[in-house]
Amino acid sequence: MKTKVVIIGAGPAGLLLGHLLRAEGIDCVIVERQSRDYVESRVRAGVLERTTTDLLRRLGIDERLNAEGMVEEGFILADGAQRVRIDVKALTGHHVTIYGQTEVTRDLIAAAPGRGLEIIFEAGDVAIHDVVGSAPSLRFVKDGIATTIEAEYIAGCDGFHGPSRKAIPANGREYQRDYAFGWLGILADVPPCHDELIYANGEKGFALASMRSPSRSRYYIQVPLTERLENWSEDRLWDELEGRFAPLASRPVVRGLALEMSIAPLRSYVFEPMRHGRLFLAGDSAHIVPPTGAKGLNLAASDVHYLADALIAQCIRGDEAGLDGYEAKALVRIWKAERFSWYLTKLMHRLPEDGPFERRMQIAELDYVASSEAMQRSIAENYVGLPL
Ligand code: RFL
Ligand code: PHB
Repeated sequence: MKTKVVIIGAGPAGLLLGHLLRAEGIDCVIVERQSRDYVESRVRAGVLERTTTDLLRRLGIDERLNAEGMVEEGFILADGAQRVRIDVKALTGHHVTIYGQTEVTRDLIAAAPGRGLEIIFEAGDVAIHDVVGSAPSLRFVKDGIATTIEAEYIAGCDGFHGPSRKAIPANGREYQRDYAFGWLGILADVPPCHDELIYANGEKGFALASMRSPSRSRYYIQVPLTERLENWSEDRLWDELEGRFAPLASRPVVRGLALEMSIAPLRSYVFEPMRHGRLFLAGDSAHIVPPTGAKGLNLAASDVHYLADALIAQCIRGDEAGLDGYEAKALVRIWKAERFSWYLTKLMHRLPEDGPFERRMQIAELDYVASSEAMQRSIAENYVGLPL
């Protein structure tokens, strides 16, 4: 099999890249390890920046987004009795959109056949070959049959644990910060306790009240990394959430059966370089942010925006400059999103290594945010997404 660009991974990065290339008539194939069902039911992000919704609109894959996406014009940062509303709309003129990553993924997969975008699901043993030469290839096994795809370029959109980053030689550089806690999340078909997201720092640590729709809520609390899901009954988690949000929210926390419950570790991570020969990394394969700023999926989308432009320029006009400049362009935005996610994580969580001094710094910082429109604007413009 031969194609122009072979994409590893059918997450948001791979699917968006595939569609952007197909929209310009460029041949590409996506190779995904998991089944379609698995990919479509993974529960992850919920907040889309304008840059991400713009991409979906540019592709014309926005019917459900327009009908079901919830416009969010602000959010709350709370610490004890201090409650600051960041009026994103008033401060930036823009808003974010609540629309689940699960829904984005479903929409992109559903639109693929009509646009000539082939996705090969359940491809095992994906192996990358000859990216430094002029004829790279990807091998995988599907239904027991080994297949090779020859391509001009390989896009590594295979997330944090995929093979692409590992295919880059050992002189790559990792910048990393692991946090000693994770987020225990619950998704349930109950109305949200507040119309806007509430990020809350409390005695027992961080908690987030989020949502997917007017009838579906998503909540998280900070737990130690050593915490096990088995220790948390649904009732125990609802009790905890009620304790945290009853004083902050405009409505009671309504309990419901968990559609999903999981613990996700928090990590800040950047890998450089994002290019090795004809292999390019995009999304979580090259970087991870802690979810506190809701940046991960949006950063995957902005990487792909740059990478698609560069591949299109090469494939249509033979112009290599875009590919040469891809990493530098992408990293500027990546590092700023890393900074914001790290800042908000430190401001809103109880870090085990922090003492009374750091705690006073958190209180002073949020007091300052409360009193300074300049600080609020800075937070708002990062939250809504820095311009491309
Ligand atoms: P993905 O989504 O991980 O997709 C990678 C795909 O590659 C496949 N793959 C392979 N395919 C073939 N062969 C192999 N050997 C392969 N190995 C892996 C995988 O099966 C998968 O389909 O990466 P991508 O596309 O870069 O997208 C990144 C986002 O998924 C991620 O950054 C966000 O979910 C992060 N995130 C959030 N981001 C936001 O922008 N806003 C949010 O509100 C937000 N909340 C979150 C989050 C992530 C969370 N978790 C679970 C980590 C909340 C949570 C709890
Ligand atoms: C979510 O709804 O899953 C969500 C929202 C905001 C975040 C992280 C996750 O910062």
